[in-house]
Amino acid sequence: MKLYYSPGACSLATHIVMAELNMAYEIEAVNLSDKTCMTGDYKKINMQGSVPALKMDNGEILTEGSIITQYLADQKNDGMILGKFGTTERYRTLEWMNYISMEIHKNFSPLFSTDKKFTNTQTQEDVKNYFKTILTEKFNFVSEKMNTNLFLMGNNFTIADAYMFTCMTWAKYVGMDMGQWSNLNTYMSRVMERPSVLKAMREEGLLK
Ligand SMILES: N[C@@H](CCC(=O)N[C@@H](CS)C(=O)NCC(=O)O)C(=O)O
Repeated sequence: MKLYYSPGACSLATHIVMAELNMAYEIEAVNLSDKTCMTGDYKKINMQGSVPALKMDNGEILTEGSIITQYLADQKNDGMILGKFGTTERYRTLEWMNYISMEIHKNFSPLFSTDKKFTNTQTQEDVKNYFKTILTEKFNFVSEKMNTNLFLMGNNFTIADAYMFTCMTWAKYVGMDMGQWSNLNTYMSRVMERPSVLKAMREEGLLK
């Protein structure tokens, strides 16, 4: 299996899941600006030009991080990082996955491109503040729902934590102060201690 990734992008969640499952995998970095990778034109691999993309052992390419992580967890199917088929736990974890994808990830995305899309500095600020206000509401919800739980699903780390952690690392890049959510900060430190997270971050050059 090979993961196409960009350092620190949402593909980090997939990378963490592969490490958490102790899988044998390769990784290949993608330059998202010019859509190239070591093996050439990345759009020939994923025509959308986005990461993550997974080259499965049968040679097919699977995209959409939320689905790739389900696919990976199901290779093990031990119910550890994603509940087994038919269990409520599975759908609760997938409920988080969809929430993170739709409500967190995609409200961060515009914050990375505002300066390129708008030339007027006031417009840039207005757009950034708009998305930061939305994200604040989302983090209020996540913080309340998590309460003092160790992880999103309670005591066990799941694929949803790999995704939430990855998105929350972006706050510092977009100048969003996370100080008001002390339980989320503790949660980030807890996830950061996991060997799988450290391994994936090191492999992406995000840590020494
Ligand atoms: N729907 C995709 C979206 C993936 C996505 O937004 N990837 C970003 C990085 S976090 C990306 O590759 N952006 C560059 C681009 O789309 O050109 C998924 O959930 O996997």
